[in-house]
Amino acid sequence: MSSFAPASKGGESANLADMKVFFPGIEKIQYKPDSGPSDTLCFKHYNASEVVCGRTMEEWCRFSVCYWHTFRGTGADPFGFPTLIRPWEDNSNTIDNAKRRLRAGFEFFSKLGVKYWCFHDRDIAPEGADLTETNKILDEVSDLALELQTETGVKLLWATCNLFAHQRYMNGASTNPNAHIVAYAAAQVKKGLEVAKKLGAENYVFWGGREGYHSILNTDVRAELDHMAAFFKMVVAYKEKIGFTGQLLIEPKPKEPSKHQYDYDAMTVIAFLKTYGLDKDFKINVEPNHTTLAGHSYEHDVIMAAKYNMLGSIDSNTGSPDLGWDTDQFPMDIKNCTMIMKTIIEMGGLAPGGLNFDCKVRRESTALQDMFISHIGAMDALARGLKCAAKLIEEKVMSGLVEERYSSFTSGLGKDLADGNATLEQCEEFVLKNGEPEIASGQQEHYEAILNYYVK
Ligand code: XUL
Ligand code: CO
Repeated sequence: MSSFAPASKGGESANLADMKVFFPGIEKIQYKPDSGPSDTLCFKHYNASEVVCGRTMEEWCRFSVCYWHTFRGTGADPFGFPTLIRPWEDNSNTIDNAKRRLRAGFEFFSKLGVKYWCFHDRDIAPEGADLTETNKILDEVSDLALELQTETGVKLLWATCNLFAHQRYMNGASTNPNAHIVAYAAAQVKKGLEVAKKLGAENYVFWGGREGYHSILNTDVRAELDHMAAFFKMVVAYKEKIGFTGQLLIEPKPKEPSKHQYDYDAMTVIAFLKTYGLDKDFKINVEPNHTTLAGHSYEHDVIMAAKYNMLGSIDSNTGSPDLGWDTDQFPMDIKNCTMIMKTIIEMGGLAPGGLNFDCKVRRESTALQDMFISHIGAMDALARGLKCAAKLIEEKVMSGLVEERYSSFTSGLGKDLADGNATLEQCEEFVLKNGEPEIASGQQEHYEAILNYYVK
C-alpha cells in the first residue's frame, strides 16, 4: 500500500505549501431537523446537546473519525488505481505532506463536529530509514497533532500501531516465528504507547491482522499464542511504567488478511485474555463488520462483550450482507443502529470508548463532500438508533416480556439453579414430583414486530 511506503524526499509545490483551507465552501455542519430528503449536508437527528435518557447525544455517541480510511484511503483496490484524489496531497511521502494532511484532518473533524479521532502510527507519519529516524519523524508529526488537538479541542479516542502493512510483518508481529521481528513490533509499540500518552489517548488498540496463520503445516499455534500473551504482558508493564492511563483494547476479526486470525470474535478474545490472566488489563474494540465476517448477527459481539463487562469501544461500520469481505461501509441501517445503541444505554455508556467510524467512502464516491455526507448519514443513523432504543427501553414492553420469560428462576428450585446451589438429585426429585414441564412459545415474531414498532 503506497501510503505506508518509506519516507521520500519530494517537491512541495508553492500552491500546496500555502494551502490554508482544505474544504472551501463547507461550513460547520448544522442540525436542521426540518431539512428535506436531498439536503444531506446537515444533521436531521444528531443534535449534540439534546438530552436522551438523561445524557446528551454527544455523551452517548462519542463519535470519532478514523484517519486511515478518511485521510489515507485512496480508493485503490486490487483491480484499480486510486480514485480519491485529494487537493492537499502531493503524492509524496514527505513530512510536509503528512503535516498538511493533518491540518486538513483537523479542519474536517471540526467542521463535522466530532470530538475524537483515531490513527495508526504509520497513518500520520512515514517510516524513515531505520527505527531511530522513524521515531524522530513520528515525534515531529505528533507534536503538530498535539498542537491541533489543543487548538480545536478534538481529542484522541485511541491510537494504534500498524503491525501489518510492512513486509517485515508478513508472518505476524507478536506471533512472528522470528524473535527479531517480535522485538521490532515491541519496539514499535513502546513508541506507540509514548505517543498515545503524549496525545492523551483515552484507549490504545491492538488489531492483529497478521496474528494468525495460513498453513497449519508450518505453524506452532500454541507457541504463537504464548508469544502473543507475553507481548501483551510487556505492554501492560510498560504502560504502567510510563503512567499511560488509556484503556487497552483488542479488536477481534476472524480472517482477512490472515486465513485464521487468533482474535476470531469477542468470546475467543475473552477466552484468550482469561487463559493468560490478561482480562483485567484489556477490553474489546468490536467492529460489527468483523462480527458478521465471523458468521454472527450484526450486534452479536457488541452484546456478548457488553454482557461480560468487556466492551471497550466500537469501530462503528457495516459490511454488505451480500459480500463476504470487510467492506467497511458507513452504518446506515436504523435497526442495526438501534440494537447497538440499546446495548450502550443498557451498559450505562461506552466511555472511555466511543463510536469510531472505521469506514471508507466507496471508491466511486470521489467528491470531497462525500467525506462529510457519509459521516453525517452515519451519525444521523446512530442518533436515530439512540432515540428508538431509548423509547424501547423506557416503555419496557420488550424487557418485560424477557423478564417474564425467565421468571421461573426467581424463586424455588429455579433460584437455587441460578445461584449454583442446586444438585442433580434435587432436580430429579423436582421432576418426579412435578412431572412434564409446560411448553411456552418463544414468540420470536412477536418480538420482531415489537422491535419494528420502535424502529422509526
Ligand atoms: C482492519 C481494522 C483496523 C483496525 C485498526 O480490519 O479494522 O483498521 O481497526 O488497526
Ligand atoms: Co477496525
